[in-house]
Amino acid sequence: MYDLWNDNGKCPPELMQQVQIQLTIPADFNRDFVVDIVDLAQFCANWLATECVEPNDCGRTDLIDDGTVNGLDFAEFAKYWLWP
Ligand SMILES: [Ca+2]
Repeated sequence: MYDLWNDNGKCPPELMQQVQIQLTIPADFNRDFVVDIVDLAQFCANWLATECVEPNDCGRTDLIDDGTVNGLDFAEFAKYWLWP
């Protein structure tokens, strides 16, 4: 068994499958993988905005997707503060 292993390249690692995933953080509005003061500034700039219908309306700050940027969104934003 050893000779079979030794004579056939000693079973080098072989890539069997590869997967790519895109990591997004809901409150990371500028997509720099940190939820910080820059994101808070963007959130504040959209504070009390209404008619946030499309996903990119209101700079994606309508985190709970109810069409307005308000305290409920801030509560959601706070969950991610200083993430990671
Ligand atoms: Ca950010």
